[in-house]
Amino acid sequence: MKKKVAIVTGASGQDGAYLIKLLLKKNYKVVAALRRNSNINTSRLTSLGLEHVTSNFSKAEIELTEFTNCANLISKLKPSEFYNLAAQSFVKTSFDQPIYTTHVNSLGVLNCLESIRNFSPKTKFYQASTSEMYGNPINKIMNEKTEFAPISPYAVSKLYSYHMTKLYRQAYNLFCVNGILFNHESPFRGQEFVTQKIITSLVKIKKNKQKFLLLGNLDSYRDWGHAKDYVDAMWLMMQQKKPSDYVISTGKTYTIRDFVNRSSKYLKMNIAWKGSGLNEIGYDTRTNKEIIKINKQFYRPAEVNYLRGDPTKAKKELKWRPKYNLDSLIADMCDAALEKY
Ligand code: NAP
Ligand code: G4F
Repeated sequence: MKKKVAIVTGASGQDGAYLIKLLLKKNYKVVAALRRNSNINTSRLTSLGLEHVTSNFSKAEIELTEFTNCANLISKLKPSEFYNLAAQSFVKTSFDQPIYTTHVNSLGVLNCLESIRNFSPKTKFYQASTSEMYGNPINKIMNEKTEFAPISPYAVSKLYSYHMTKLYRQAYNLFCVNGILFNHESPFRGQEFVTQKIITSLVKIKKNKQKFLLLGNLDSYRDWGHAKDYVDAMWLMMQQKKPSDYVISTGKTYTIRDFVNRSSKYLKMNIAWKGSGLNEIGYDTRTNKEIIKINKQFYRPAEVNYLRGDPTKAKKELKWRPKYNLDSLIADMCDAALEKY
């Protein structure tokens, strides 16, 4: 039987690496689509043993903002499945770079959709949508029917693409799905995101390689899962008879402060808090040393205060079954950081 071909954009990122590994395990021919860079970051792929081109694994260049680039790749390969994971994915940066963020996250997605519509209408399309699109709704648990009210340039740019993906499904009868994924982390998480920043810093502090961990808002809530579980859900969405949109989340939510406390407990560090607001500090109860400080620069102009997703539809229709909870996610990330530093 002829192997399915999948293109994965954002292949150098966290989800890209795990998804490619999964697709290869499922016997696909996978094309890792990477953008040109002075120093292409393939460290995640390499650490999964994906360094060299094989009969099933190859690399291609894609710059999402360049229509001809997207169109040429899609018309040449006519893949069975196209997973669009590429994005300017850091919310804080989107406040400083709203135009660039919109070019990549909105028009870049339209470039892919137009390429599929014109040159390969049988290609199934996955769009990496996000829980950020909800903003701060009244509902305390969000599902596929919850209204979106984005409050960052990142979220607005992603909402545009969410709607375009839906539109191409409805207007042109293409197989297009949105995965509305809540925060998901792993040892591959970028250093700028709060979970990786906390764990890397605590490990370095424990090993006397760093003095302080500087954080912003400790009181926002996030629904954190493991990226390995979440790429399973992406694939499942693309195997359904009918395309639809799905929330992928754990259904549980914790504050940033909870995440610090649980990570420090796993690392056998005892942290207690005192003070409030910008003057709050976290200190080591054994040495009395101050190790966590709050810094204004890590606050955002507008904050999503509370995220908690309801994954009922995905569990029922996709039979999606995540394997990790918050503590096993933290253990996985801490073990990787302890080995690295
Ligand atoms: P990530 O680690 O930041 O990876 C983003 C990827 O996009 C990188 O490979 C990056 O390439 C690539 N990229 C950026 N701009 C590009 C452009 N103009 N052309 C081509 N490629 C470009 O993100 P992630 O955590 O894996 O997330 C994957 C996707 O899911 C993103 O779209 C993100 O917005 C979305 N999402 C993530 C989460 C989460 O919690 N992780 C939740 C919901 C949705 P370089 O390496 O060259 O920079
Ligand atoms: O880890 P974060 O930067 O992730 P955020 O903003 O929730 O976005 C991530 O999840 C989205 C899904 O909901 C994705 F769409 C998006 O691409 C990305 O993967 O921040 C989490 C929370 C925020 O409330 C932030 O204000 O942590 C708070 N925070 C507190 N101190 C901090 C810090 N965030 C960062 N990055 N750095 C800090 O020092």
